[in-house]
Formats: sequence, structure tokens, C-alpha cells
Amino acid sequence: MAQPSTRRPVREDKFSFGLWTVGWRAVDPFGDATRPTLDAVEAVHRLADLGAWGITFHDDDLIPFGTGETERDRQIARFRAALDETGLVVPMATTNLFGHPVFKDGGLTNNDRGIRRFALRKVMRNMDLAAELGASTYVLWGGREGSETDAAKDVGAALDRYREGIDTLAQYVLDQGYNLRLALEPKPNEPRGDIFLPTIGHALAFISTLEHHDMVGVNPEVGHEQMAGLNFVHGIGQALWQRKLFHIDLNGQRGPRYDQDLIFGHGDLLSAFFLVDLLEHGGYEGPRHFDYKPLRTEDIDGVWASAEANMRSYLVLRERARTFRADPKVQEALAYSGVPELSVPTLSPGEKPADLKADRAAFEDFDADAAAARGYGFAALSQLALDHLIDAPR
Ligand code: DIG
Ligand code: MN
Ligand code: MN
Repeated sequence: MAQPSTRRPVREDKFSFGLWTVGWRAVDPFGDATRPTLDAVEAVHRLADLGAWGITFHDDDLIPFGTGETERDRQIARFRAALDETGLVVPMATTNLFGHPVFKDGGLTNNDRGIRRFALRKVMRNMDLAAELGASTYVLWGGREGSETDAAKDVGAALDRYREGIDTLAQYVLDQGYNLRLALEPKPNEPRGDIFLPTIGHALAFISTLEHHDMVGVNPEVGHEQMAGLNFVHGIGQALWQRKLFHIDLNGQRGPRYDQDLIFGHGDLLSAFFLVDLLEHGGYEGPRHFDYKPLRTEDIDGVWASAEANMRSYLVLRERARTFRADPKVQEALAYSGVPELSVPTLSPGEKPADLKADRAAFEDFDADAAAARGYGFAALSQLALDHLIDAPR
């Protein structure tokens, strides 16, 4: 009997959360914190109680910038103890190269060479900790890599430095023998006016130029592509197609506006449905990682309710996607729409361009008007998807 989808989350669901999400004190550009600091150990225990599988962090989330070695070791020891007690794992870690004023012009592409070197060392130091804690993915979000005026950056030089930085970090991982893959996280803007590598497409193109491109993939975030007005499901489809979907940041966004980091499913719900369908049937085996902000209006109870909501939304959408795929009417509608036919190669096995050119049925005798007359049935298919999504009465 299929497990009911909306059961409590279990470790096998591979739900993970950034420490910085539930720990967000809700400072925004227009207001002070509405919540007190959340201790990392408390976050580990509470997320474990809710059924989460993993926790991720920036270096500064766990060990505030500038902390001395002794206190740093103590913080790490407490965190490890909590992981051991709860069984929570650390699938991914990342570096804060955006909070401290030293990074106000970025880290890896800062015009100041000394800050670029400092940034690389800061990443390397947290890679050591990530490897120690068993992480397999290291995310690099270049939130400050960009500009507010085109006068400030020689884009070619910036990309040279970006590539140099990523190749240096990849080489460091190889030199250290760490089991880490790098995942670049695109975002079009905010906090910088324009950020380098703004979309999945830009990141994939950039990765192809790297010395160690095989160990570098992407960590796309739902809201970031949607801030650029792009279709996130298409972006994930291409990342999967290029075997570069190394990690994913799940959240919600309501169209092109500031980065809302809403609870997963609380933005574009139809897109979230098709995203879960793709992740569950498209071969992605990685973490279902939430990178979101609990609403600033919430108290700590609301924070935990929002963490639960992320996982519940995913589980409900996964169940809806399963019933959608299992519905004979949907299979019939997919066939009518020609969806399986798209997987049939356009040329026959062994057919060469010359053979195609000689095939009169493909052009000289092809009746374009007759072919144009067909309807694809996408409207009915789309309604079937919506019916399944909202569990409409059949
Ligand atoms: C923002 O979407 C970024 C930072 O939170 C972090 O560097 C990265 C990790 O997933 N996402
Ligand atoms: Mn975001
Ligand atoms: Mn993110």
C-alpha cells in the first residue's frame, strides 16, 4: 500500500534546511530584528524533531565572523554533539562572502586583490570544516559579485577572477582529497544591483570554461530564476539534462520582485507542482533543501510552523504528482499531445543528412496545411494537471 504522502516527514525524504533560514532574526532593509538569536544546537534538535534529515550552514552562521580559535572549536564541538545526538547530517556547507563590510564589493571578484585573497582563504577554511562534517556539496552563491554601475567592473576581468577563484578552490579540494563537489548558485540581482552569473544558463556556460568543470555544478534557487521572469522547471530540466544539478534551494516567489524567499509552494504553486514532478521523476537523487525566510511577522512558534510547512508542501505535491502520473486519463492525454513522441529521435537509426535530404516525405510531399490542422490537446492536459494539483472532484 503506497505510503500516505502527508505523513510526517522521515529521513528518507532527505529534507534539509539552512541554519540561516530558521535562524533568520528577520532584519530587513526597513526594520529591525523581530526575533532573538536562535542557537544552532536548538535548531538542530528542533529540525530533527520535525523530521528533517540534514542541516546546512555558512561559516558565519555557526561561528560569528572574527571569533577566536578556542571559541570556534567550542561552537563546532557543540554542533557536532547535537548532530551525533539527533542523527542529522550536513549534506552541504557554504561561505558568507556577503555580510561583512569587507565584502561590499564582493569576494572573488572584488576590485581589491587583497580582499579576493582573503575571500578565497575564508572559503578554504570552511571547506575544511565541511569535509570534516561529511558534506558532499559546497555551494558558492556570489551575492555580492556584481555592481550597481557598469563603470565599476570590467566584466571580462571579473569573470577571469571568478574563474581563477573557482578553479583555485576546486584544485584545493583535489589537493586535500575532499569528497566535495562545488555548486554555483545563480541570482540576477539583490543585494548587488546586478549579479554576475545571474541565471542557470549563465552559470552553466561559465562552468564549461573551468579547468575542473567536471566537479562544478549548479545550486539553483526557485525564487532567483523567477525574479528574472524565467521558468524554473525549464532551468532545472536543462541542469538535469547537463547532469549539473548538484543541489537545489527550494522556496517560493511571486513573480519578478525582490527576493521573497517564501515557504516552498507558497509562491507559484503550479510551478512548484511541476518542479516536484520533475525532481521525483527526472532522476534527481540529491537533498530537498529549503532556503527560505520565515515571515518577519512570526514568533519562534511560527518559525517552526514554517519549517514544517515547507516539508508538508513538498510531500503533498509529491503525492499529487504521483496520482497525476498514475492516472490513465493523464497517460491518454499525454499520448494525444504527443509528449512521448518528443523522445523519439527525429532521424531514424543510421539516417544521415543526405538520407533526410533524399526523403521526399519530409519536404517535397509533406502537406504542411494538413499537419497544421491538428490540435495538441494541451488545454485538456493542463486542466488534468490542475485537477490533480487541487484534488478537484472528478
Ligand atoms: C541565498 O539564496 C544563498 C545563501 O543563502 C547561501 O549562500 C546559498 C546557500 O544555498 N543560498
Ligand atoms: Mn533567495
Ligand atoms: Mn539560496
